[in-house]
Amino acid sequence: MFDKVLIANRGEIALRIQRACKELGIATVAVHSTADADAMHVRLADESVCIGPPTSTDSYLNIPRLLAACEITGADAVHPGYGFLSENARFAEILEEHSITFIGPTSEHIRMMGDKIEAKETAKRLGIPVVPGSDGAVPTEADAMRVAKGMGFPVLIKATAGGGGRGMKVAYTAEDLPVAFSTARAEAKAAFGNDQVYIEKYLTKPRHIEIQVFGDGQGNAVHLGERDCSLQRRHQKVFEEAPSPAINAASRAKIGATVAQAMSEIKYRGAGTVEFLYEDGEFYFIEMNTRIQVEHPVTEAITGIDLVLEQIRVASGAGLSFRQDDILFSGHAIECRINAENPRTFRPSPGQITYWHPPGGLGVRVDSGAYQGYRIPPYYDSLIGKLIVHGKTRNECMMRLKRALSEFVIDGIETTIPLFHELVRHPDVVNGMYDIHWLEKYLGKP
Ligand code: MV4
Repeated sequence: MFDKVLIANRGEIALRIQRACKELGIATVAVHSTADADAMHVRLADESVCIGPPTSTDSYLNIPRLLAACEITGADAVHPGYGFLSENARFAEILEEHSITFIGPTSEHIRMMGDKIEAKETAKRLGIPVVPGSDGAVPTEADAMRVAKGMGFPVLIKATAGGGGRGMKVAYTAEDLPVAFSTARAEAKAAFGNDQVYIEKYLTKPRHIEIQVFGDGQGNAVHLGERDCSLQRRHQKVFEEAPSPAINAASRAKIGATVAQAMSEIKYRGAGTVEFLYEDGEFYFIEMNTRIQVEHPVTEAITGIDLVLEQIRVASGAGLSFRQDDILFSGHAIECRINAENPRTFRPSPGQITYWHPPGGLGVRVDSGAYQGYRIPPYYDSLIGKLIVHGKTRNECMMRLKRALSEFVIDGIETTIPLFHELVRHPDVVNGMYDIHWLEKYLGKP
């Protein structure tokens, strides 16, 4: 096992990783920008290193500075958390070149899944169902038209280097295609420096359902069920739950087994999430995330497995501490993302938290780096905490969530809590009847 882990992240996930390290008896190193000198992840770490000014590119994204921090402190592994450098294949590679373990998959797997065409081709080869579409990249408008007419409209043009919905354009008819094709390319070029695109059949009302996977890097792999993350705005998830209200134990077992088998074949190492669109009873692979995700506690709640601790174990070569048959799903869990944002416009609301009272009690977990008096800096993501609630049934979970939300008091800044008060009372949410467009439609209503 490692002696010392450097956590290349900030906020709640940095604290989350420290907790797992502590339980394993591993010393922790926090890194921080000058804007985060007073952050909780710095206070609670065994050691801390200031790695630069507030701007992420000069601090949390700066590889030479992170390497220097490893060298100064003698860290033998780095946990990247989510965001920042967590899916940067070059970072993983450089660490390994310096004999520092990257707590995550191999740089080859990160690179493979970062290229959306390669990810999709790999998924298809491994027997994972994919969205019907072009065979790889579509170089010209004429090719795009031929492919689209072949499968029928509507179609979606996606960037190969894509993610987060950028460089993505729908063509409802053949008339829309030329503009959709050229704007998708231009957006992809501007956002990723790569204008390669591909085409898929556009699914009009899917749910976003993702499967949590874990591999030991030796060919053993398991799935830990799904999370339904359909409630999102502008590709930012807002509310996640497991199990999905839309699928049953049989379809969970089937898609889970398919994905676990695929991960075993590629000898995937560590935590991963395979994302699907789910429509009319069918799963369609869209992409794979090679990191721990924000919403991982939902899976922890229903399985009782510490996913971050397991990431560290696997990275140290200790192997998986469970097999598929050991994983039992119990009850229902929901996560609400508490953002420092206006609950209707989602405009960021940085500033000082003048009063902080998190909820507690049975089945309630709050992951946050915030505290009374903390000043939320304006430079980073506005996620300041996550409320995760667990219950025996979805109904019990919803009751408990309403109660927990009513206890949560945050003053001094705006937060998304008032939105959740509304959502948990809306019949569509209560009944689990929502797709990926539901929240934006709801917010669009006066
Ligand atoms: C799609 C789709 C419909 N049909 N692909 C959005 C981001 C990227 N990760 C994949 N995305 C989508 N791909 C086909 N063939 C709709 C979306 C999509 C979406 C997906 C998941 C969660 C929220 C979404 C919101 C809008 C569009």
